[in-house]
Amino acid sequence: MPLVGEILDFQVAIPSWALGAGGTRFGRFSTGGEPANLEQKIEDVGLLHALTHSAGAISLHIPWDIPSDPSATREQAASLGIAFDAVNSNTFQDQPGQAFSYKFGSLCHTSEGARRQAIDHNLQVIEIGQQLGSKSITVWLADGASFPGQLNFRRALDHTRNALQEIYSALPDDWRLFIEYKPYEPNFYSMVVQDWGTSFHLAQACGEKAFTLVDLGHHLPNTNIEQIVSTLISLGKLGGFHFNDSKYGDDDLTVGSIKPYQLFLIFNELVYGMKNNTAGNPPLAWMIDASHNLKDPLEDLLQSLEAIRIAYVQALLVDQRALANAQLEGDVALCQEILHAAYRTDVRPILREARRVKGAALDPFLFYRQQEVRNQLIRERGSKTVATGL
Ligand code: AFD
Ligand code: MN
Ligand code: MN
Repeated sequence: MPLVGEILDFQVAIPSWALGAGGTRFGRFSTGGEPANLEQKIEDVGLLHALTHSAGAISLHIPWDIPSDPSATREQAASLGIAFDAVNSNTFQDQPGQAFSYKFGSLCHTSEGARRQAIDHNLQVIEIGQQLGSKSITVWLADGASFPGQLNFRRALDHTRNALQEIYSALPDDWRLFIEYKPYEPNFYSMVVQDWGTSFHLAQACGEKAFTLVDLGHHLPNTNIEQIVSTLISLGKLGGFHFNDSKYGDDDLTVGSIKPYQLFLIFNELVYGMKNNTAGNPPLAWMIDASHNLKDPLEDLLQSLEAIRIAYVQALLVDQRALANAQLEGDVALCQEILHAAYRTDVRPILREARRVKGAALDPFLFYRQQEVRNQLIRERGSKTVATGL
């Protein structure tokens, strides 16, 4: 099968914070056996990768995941075939002993001291990433305002741009800076980096190693995300993706659980964009950014990994030539038929074949259940588990 090769190369990074049960502000329900430290988080990603051969990287969040012995951490990951994807900075929470509070923002703060502290934190994150072999940093800013008048938009954006430029100037040559955006939450009136246009502007202002990162949950309902993807690739500024799904907001639900057709349409633009890459957009960074309260986190991630690969393979099946012709002819109905023909193909046998070739589990979810992996983890790590990060 010709598609198998393309699928094998397609790896998705797992965020360290999705390995434990997430929660809401109302409560958190532990699954038991969740990882309590970085070593155990890497073990879990190693397990996902062994089962699927599609999760060959982990994305760390600093300070939650500071390695005590970076070379040992590197060795452990390498032994499991796991690479270090983007490192993430955290200026949305105050840390013990910190001189300035982020209550009123970080890179946008009116206080120079707070901005300095947030910049220095990002520089430290880059250093830690370098020790592990990461090649990118993702900056997501919670900065904004919850009430009109609270913040001067222009000053906040100027501060943020200057700070990002300073972080960018410390970026090693072979690194990339990813800038996330989000329309609301935790601030509910305005976010400094509210949308892709603002992120794009900031990436432009930084330079050629800076890119916009699209998190699927960071859009207002019904936003045409596939069109954003198309625009960013055509501008050569799409850095990567945080996959999840949502019905209302940043719900961080399992990928493909709510809007699988939208996911397919996004992949259709990604595949088209990367095959017609006139602006020289570099290869994209793929990551899951989901976490919630109900499922076994590893089962949830297995489902997300499968959904991503299904959408990817379906997008590879789109008859691009026929679609281009139908578009030229103005044959709207045929355009839809062509997309649906790909979307309605059951590509799971292709995914099984790809896993068979690599000696992974034919059906990772079933295998995980049959082996009672969660029970083993609970026996090893205990049923009273520690929250990872958020
Ligand atoms: C946020 C963003 C961002 C951030 C993460 C923290 O999506 O990726 O790093 O959650 O947990 O909503
Ligand atoms: Mn994200
Ligand atoms: Mn989010």
